[in-house]
Amino acid sequence: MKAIDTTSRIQKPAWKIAQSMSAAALLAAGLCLAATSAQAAPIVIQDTYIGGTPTSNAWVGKDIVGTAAHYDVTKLEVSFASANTMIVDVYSRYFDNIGDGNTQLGDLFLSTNGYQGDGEVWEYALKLDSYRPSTASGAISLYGVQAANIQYSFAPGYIYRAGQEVQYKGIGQSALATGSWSLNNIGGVDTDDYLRFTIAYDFGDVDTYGLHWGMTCGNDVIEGAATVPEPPAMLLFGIGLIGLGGALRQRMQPNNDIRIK
Ligand SMILES: [Ca+2]
Ligand SMILES: [Ca+2]
Ligand SMILES: [Ca+2]
Repeated sequence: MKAIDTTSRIQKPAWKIAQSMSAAALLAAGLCLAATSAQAAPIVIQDTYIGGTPTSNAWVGKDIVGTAAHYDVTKLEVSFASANTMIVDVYSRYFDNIGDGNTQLGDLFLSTNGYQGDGEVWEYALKLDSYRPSTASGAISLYGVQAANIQYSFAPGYIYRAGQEVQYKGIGQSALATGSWSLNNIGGVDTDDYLRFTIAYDFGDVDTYGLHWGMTCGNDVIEGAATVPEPPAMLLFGIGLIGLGGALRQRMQPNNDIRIK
């Protein structure tokens, strides 16, 4: 009986430690989830950009050439799903009107040295490879931008916003990486339709990306900056967990304080 009592006295602290470790692990998981969901919140770029030169003076200085219900681009949402995976969602009424005036979807242009505003030079382009008017998803290719391969806005026979980068030709170049695109929430007279670009690529040590998208007529073009979220919360938390794990392992060593007592 005495031996059993001793065992239970010896086991109890270890069990308590294990219990407190479970609590710590649960807390850690909770905080981890909180940090992850905080990090997952997209960076939102509202459309405040008015650039280029409309081919009719009536539209100079206007955000949209033509009908807002057909061409308005409202925002970009940028997420960093992991260290090198970027997701860009372009929200526009246009996705219910692809083909209007012989227009097409545009490609996405990126700047990796920040965003200085109108006239920004784009270092990369994400080209829709498999675009067909009737398909809702496909592949994209990433290219380093060469000036000769930039397609500027066009809409022969229509009024459009000239001088905007809208597509990338990629002629004579090899893709640096491939990713995917998809159209989402299509249909309905609403503003939830978006075109998603997903790319995994190591762009190097980028603090702030510049982004640019417009349909081929450039009737509404959106640009803006997305600063990469700092990872310190997760990083420090990870270091803390390693430290906590080490401390708990030490406390649970059989030759530790239990026997000394
Ligand atoms: Ca705009
Ligand atoms: Ca707009
Ligand atoms: Ca919709």
